Amino acid sequence: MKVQTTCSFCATGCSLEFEVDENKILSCKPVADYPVNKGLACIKGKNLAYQNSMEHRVTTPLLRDENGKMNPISWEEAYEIIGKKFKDINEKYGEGSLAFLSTGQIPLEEMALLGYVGRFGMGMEGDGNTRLCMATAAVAYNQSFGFDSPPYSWDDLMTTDLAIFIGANPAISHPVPWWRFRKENKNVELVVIDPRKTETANCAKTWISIKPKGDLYFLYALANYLIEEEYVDEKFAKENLNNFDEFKKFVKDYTLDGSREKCGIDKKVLIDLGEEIYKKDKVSFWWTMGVNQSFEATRTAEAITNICLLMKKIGKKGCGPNSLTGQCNAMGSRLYSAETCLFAGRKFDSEKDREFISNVLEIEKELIPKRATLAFNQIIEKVETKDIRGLWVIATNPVVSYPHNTTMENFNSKIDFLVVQDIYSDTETAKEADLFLPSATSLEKEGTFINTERRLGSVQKVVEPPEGIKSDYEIILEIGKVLGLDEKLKLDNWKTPEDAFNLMKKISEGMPCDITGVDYEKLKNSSGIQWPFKKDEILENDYRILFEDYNFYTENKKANLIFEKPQECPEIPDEKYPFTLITGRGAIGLWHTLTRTRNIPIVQHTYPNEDYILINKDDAEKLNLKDEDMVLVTSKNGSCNIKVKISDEMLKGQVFVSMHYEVANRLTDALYDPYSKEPSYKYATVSIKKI
Ligand SMILES: Nc1nc2c(c(=O)[nH]1)N[C@H]1C(S)=C(S)[C@@H](COP(=O)(O)OP(=O)(O)OC[C@H]3O[C@@H](n4cnc5c(=O)[nH]c(N)nc54)[C@H](O)[C@@H]3O)O[C@H]1N2
Ligand SMILES: Nc1nc2c(c(=O)[nH]1)N[C@H]1C(S)=C(S)[C@@H](COP(=O)(O)OP(=O)(O)OC[C@H]3O[C@@H](n4cnc5c(=O)[nH]c(N)nc54)[C@H](O)[C@@H]3O)O[C@H]1N2
Ligand code: SF4
Ligand SMILES: [Mo]
Repeated sequence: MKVQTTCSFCATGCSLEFEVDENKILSCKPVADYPVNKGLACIKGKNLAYQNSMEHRVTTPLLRDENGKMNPISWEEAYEIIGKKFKDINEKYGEGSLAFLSTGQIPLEEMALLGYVGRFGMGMEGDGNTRLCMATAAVAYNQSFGFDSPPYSWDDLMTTDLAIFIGANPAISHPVPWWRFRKENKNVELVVIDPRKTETANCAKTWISIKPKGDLYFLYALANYLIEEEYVDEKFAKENLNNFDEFKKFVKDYTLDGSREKCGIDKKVLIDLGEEIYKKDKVSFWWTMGVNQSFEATRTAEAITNICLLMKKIGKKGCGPNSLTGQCNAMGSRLYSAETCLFAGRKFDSEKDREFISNVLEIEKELIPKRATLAFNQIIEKVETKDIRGLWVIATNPVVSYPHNTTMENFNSKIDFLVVQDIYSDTETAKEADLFLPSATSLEKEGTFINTERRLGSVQKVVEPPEGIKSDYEIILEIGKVLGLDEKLKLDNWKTPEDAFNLMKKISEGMPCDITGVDYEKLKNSSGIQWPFKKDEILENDYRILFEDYNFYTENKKANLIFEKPQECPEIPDEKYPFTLITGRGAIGLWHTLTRTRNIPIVQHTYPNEDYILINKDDAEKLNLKDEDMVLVTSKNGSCNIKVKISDEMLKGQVFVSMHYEVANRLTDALYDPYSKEPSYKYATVSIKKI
């Protein structure tokens, strides 16, 4: 038997075909004619079956006893305990004393059900680790376009004339589109803006070694240059953009002469890039975490969008301000988790939207939350102040991935009742749980993912989960029932993931992300479908972009140019902390906190099983360091011991630690973008001492 499904690692959204016999996976083959991956898959996707390995899994829930030991219990007992504890906490401490933390790594249907049970049913706060990742892009698109709408398709990367990667390292993070781009787009000019000479930068004609967090000044100065050279079609700008005159006036202060001091680069680099943008027809910007994770991230993402809008590099093939998402269903969680917006991007504060949703779901309007959730960091802060007493963590491992993770030390002691729902019972966060719930993997359940280019892809059950392990959907539904929400939430309408999908589909009607034309069954074994796809629409093209008519989703249909004076960098290297620390992805085969890629033998054999700090040769010499020496790295937040690797990818004064091991976030700080509340993971000042 052959079963086709969507890869559950990165947001590229590759389609994979598994050959299965008697509930055993025999092989995995990337689908040849799928418009995303065209027969390719990376080391993670090809080896996805290893995530099912039983080595770190259990087949019953586990409950902590008074001595701190975890003991197996039945599902009936587990549900009963959750029901009782959650209800007790709610009664004793009131609404707001319970919260969940979820993910961009479970299907849309599970996400929707979780938001429904948690936020609608129990009045919980509930945020996703999408906050640690995509919140900036979501806020930026919302503010610029009036809706969280990445405008592009992968085909734009394959056809663009000038590709500008800013704060993105796709050679590691989005390998399949990167390989396709290298092979298919022969005439492209490639520019990479990154403080490090990354694997991606190594392939570029131009590597712009921007000073960490120098991007905002750079982008404003670039906009100013384009306006001053009269490269901007002012008629177009006035007709299609809000705030053009104000923006033009604002950017005047951002001169070429400031670029050396503010961005660490020569003004000629800026001029050359401006000239290329003007000359080339199809120009595209691609950004990821180097932009999203900063103390002024939202404005930086908007500054990229401003340039595309001014230069009319949007709504055309090969163009766009294009944010690459990270996790397989980050886009699904942005729109369908009821965390930061209501389902399908509807608004918490709109009476009309709440009325509409209550009609579709056949529930009381009063059950629908009137505001967005508290953000991830605010939830953790409330755990620390004991305002939140019960926490339900689903498909995320914040003890490792949360910034400033010294706050997560001994997490169990900070909270009355911690439920962790994960595939593996031994993640750093699962080890803190009072109650652990074992979940099925993406290959053992069904639903849909939305990839980075708005494409819905089908997730099919390739094999049955081992006996005793349940899908997140089943678990969340049962928890809803023991919490007594059956009637109130009409859970009978939510029996299966397909039911959830069909409800979301109805709620999407008339929204920019309208999916009323997508059929859950027909999506299986298809090429996937990018939203919007309305009822009765006929799919004419596998790649579709937004804004071809320059009608945006704002009230007056014009896009907003958004800008603000850059902030002073909150931490500047000084005598005590002379180095700037950057963190990020380390290798194609390593996924986040490693729980899923540690099972892949080839990954284990090819990558070191510990972290390194990358440091420039001159800095190493000054500190008398050689490869493999141990150093003590200290920041304002914490410290760690780590091995040295001398690397010509680093400029003087900058060091890099990958995010995959627990050490990186001992050093990162509790700094957030004010609009998106996304952590500033990519910047901290540190000292280094040989030990
Ligand atoms: N192999 C692998 N692939 C992944 C993942 C994984 O864990 N492993 N995770 C997935 C997820 S969830 C995500 S979000 C994506 C992330 O994908 P990327 O964003 O591509 O990955 P990062 O390495 O986090 O950051 C990208 C780059 O930002 C640069 N940077 C840091 N500071 C600055 C700055 O101030 N300005 C500029 N211009 N650049 C800066 C860093 O040097 C780094 O090279 O990857 C996805 N793909
Ligand atoms: N310093 C630093 N820190 C970072 C970053 C950085 O660049 N630098 N990047 C941030 C970013 S962009 C991201 S996205 C986060 C990622 O951070 P996390 O989301 O915490 O990392 P993962 O290791 O993917 O954790 C997912 C967990 O879900 C489990 N899981 C997988 N599939 C399922 C499922 O179907 N059901 C259930 N119940 N569990 C499942 C896995 O076993 C794993 O334990 O890290 C952030 N942290
Ligand atoms: S590129 Fe991303 S989606 Fe494709 S196989 Fe690799 S991890 Fe999976
Ligand atoms: Mo991410």
